[in-house]
Amino acid sequence: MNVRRLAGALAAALLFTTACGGGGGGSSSPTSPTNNNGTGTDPYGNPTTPAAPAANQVIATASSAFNPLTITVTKGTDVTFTFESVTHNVAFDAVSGAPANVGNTTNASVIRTFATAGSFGFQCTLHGGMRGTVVVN
Ligand SMILES: [Cu+2]
Repeated sequence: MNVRRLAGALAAALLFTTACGGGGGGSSSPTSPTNNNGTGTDPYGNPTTPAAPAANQVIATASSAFNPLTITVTKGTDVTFTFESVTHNVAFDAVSGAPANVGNTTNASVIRTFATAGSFGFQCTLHGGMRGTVVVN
């Protein structure tokens, strides 16, 4: 009786293991199964999880940081500033060629064009130490 039950359990375990191993195809993370589908080109969404910034995108995160801290673009590039669920702004340092500041923004994206080469530091005036830099070549 006990042996039969044990054998049955082993068989079930083997089936389970085989099914997982054979059909996995690289889905090793059980927490974010949809991350590969629609991210990376969605600056107008409403990100609720820390998303990786796309090319030419700076995310003002819900944890009050700019991501990436420094972005390097070529002259004439549109940079998308994406604001998550926490309100932030973008105030550029007083440098010639800096684009217009971005006022307090939440759950939206704002585009600024960097037409002048240089290094343009910026900060969120609502959160001390929340700084970033756009380097334009
Ligand atoms: Cu802020």
